[in-house]
Order: sequence, then structure tokens, then C-alpha cells
Amino acid sequence: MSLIDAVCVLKGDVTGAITFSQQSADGPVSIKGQITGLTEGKHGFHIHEFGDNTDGCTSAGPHFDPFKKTHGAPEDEERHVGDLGNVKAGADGCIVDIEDKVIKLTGPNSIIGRSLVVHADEDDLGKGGHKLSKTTGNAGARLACGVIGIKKK
Ligand SMILES: [Cu+2]
Ligand SMILES: [Zn+2]
Repeated sequence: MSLIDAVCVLKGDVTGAITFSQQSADGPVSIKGQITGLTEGKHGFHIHEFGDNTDGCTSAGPHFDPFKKTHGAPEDEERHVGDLGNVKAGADGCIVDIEDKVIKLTGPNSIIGRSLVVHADEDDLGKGGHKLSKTTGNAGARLACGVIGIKKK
């Protein structure tokens, strides 16, 4: 029995449904689901600051970054809270199965009410040397997004 579960329905050029589960107050969050329609390869996968889709995925704003860090990999000390790295799509689709220690479903790192975004390109995890590497990982267009809400029991 998890403490709290959240869910996000991704809509846009690709579609998907992703659930977030946190088992204990300080525990990691497990992120599971599927995305349909992605091209094969890696795609940036982030929590963005705003749960606002009034102007499509653009109004989701920048990466969720309450501590004013630079963009990085999920395992880096220096990362945005929202930096979940990449998901990887194969010929038969994309299964998401990630565990993250930084995002939470309660408290200051809570992602509830914010947006999940999947990108056209690979997130370079801040190490690509592009002018956007340190802010967005140069992950390209926002293919789909959705607001993260509390999941029905
Ligand atoms: Cu993003
Ligand atoms: Zn970031």
C-alpha cells in the first residue's frame, strides 16, 4: 500500500499514461507506464514547473527547479528536481520504469499539480556542450505533456 499515488495522462503528438507511487514519507518515487508513438531512441522526460496547458505544452514553463540548480542527470547532485533524464523507445513502444529519489508526492519537492513533458530529442543531461545543455539538456520540442494529479484509489 503506497502512501500516495499520482497519475498523468500525456497528450500531444504521442500519448501515454504514467503513474507515480511513493511508499514512505522520505522514500523514492516509482514512475511506471507506457508511451505510444515515440520514434525509436531516447527522449527527454521531465517535470516542468506549471500544471498549465492553456498554450499547449509551452505554458508548462521551464523544468521544475525550486532550489535554483543547473540542469543535470537524475543521479547528479546538481540537477533540477524535475530532471528525470530520458525514456527509451524501442520498435514496439516505450515502457517507463524509473525510480527517483528527488521528486516527491508531498512537501517542497512535490510534483503534484505540475506537468510531465516528453521531448522529441535526447536529453544530453547537461553534458552536451550546447548552449541549452545547462537549462534543458537540449531535448528539443515538447511532443506531449499532461498535468500530474492525485490518482483514484
Ligand atoms: Cu522537458
Ligand atoms: Zn532540467
